[in-house]
Amino acid sequence: AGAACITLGGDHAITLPILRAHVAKYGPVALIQCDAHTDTWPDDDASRIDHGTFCYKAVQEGLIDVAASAHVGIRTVVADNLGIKIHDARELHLRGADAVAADLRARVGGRPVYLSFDIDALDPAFAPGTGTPVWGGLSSAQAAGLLRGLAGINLVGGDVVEVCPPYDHAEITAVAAAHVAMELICLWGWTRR
Ligand SMILES: [Mn+2]
Repeated sequence: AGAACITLGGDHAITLPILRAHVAKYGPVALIQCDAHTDTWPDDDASRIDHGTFCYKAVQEGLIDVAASAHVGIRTVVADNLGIKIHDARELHLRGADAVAADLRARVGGRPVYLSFDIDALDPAFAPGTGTPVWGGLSSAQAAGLLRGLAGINLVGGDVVEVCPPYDHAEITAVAAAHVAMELICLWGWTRR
């Protein structure tokens, strides 16, 4: 119907079946994944589904246009990122959110984009309620700058995942996640206004 789906999670494994559904409609998508981890660790067990391997499986299944995709906010190491560009958190701290957003806009061009935002892209100071926190992450202001700097991309869907309420304090993480979800809705609407 031309509507879009912004999904709230939950374990990052949910992105894999959601990507399959988007690819069935749009063909392979450019993936922008904001995350502390690339989630491209190898796993050839078809029966397994895991938040650390969903992106590996998405590449194996041909769901992602690898050359047009990027990982943002990464603070962990993977031996082989399957050709997906990494803008790690340090780069974002040094160059700023606007510069990285400009690179991302150039990379995705006019392709259909799926944006998956793992809340652990944020520093634990800004998102303590998550299962695998890593220090050195994005501030909420950097995340807002990054997402708003993407205005004009052809977003077709997205998600905000890995929010874990039992680990949260004063709803800090829930508030951050709600803002990210709102920005994703605005990104979708901006291009269709
Ligand atoms: Mn993740």
